[in-house]
Amino acid sequence: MSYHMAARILICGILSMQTILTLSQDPSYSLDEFNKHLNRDFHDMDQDKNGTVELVEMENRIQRQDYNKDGCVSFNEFMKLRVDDSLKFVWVVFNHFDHNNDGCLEIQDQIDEFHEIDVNPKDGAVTIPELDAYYDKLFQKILPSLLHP
Ligand SMILES: [Ca+2]
Ligand SMILES: [Ca+2]
Ligand SMILES: [Ca+2]
Repeated sequence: MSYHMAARILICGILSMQTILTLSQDPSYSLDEFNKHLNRDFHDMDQDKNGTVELVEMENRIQRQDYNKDGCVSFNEFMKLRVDDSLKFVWVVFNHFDHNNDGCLEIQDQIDEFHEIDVNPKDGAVTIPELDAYYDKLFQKILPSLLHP
């Protein structure tokens, strides 16, 4: 498996950094496996199972991480689901999602993120190819800050 693909899976939040390192040593890990992970991630978000992810479904996902229900996913809350990842990686991803840089992930950040994913076509619904292209772009964006602090 290429490092590129490994990083994309990591960004998807599906696997831990340790799993990625193990997988990257395993040449039998294929694109099919990656697509399986991508599909699982997508279907997890697509709560009404209509084959696309709508904004409200992405909002629900961020609200599930807001444990004390104060309308803000703090870095501490964000970390809870990613205990196996390196602090640095989680920090870089958190800052990517925090569009207004206030140290909170809120609904508005999720709306901004949704508009970055929903581009082809821009129709208020995210498909698997859109999510795939988005992860690719996200990877290109955050990789430099992971390699060169
Ligand atoms: Ca849906
Ligand atoms: Ca924010
Ligand atoms: Ca779309």
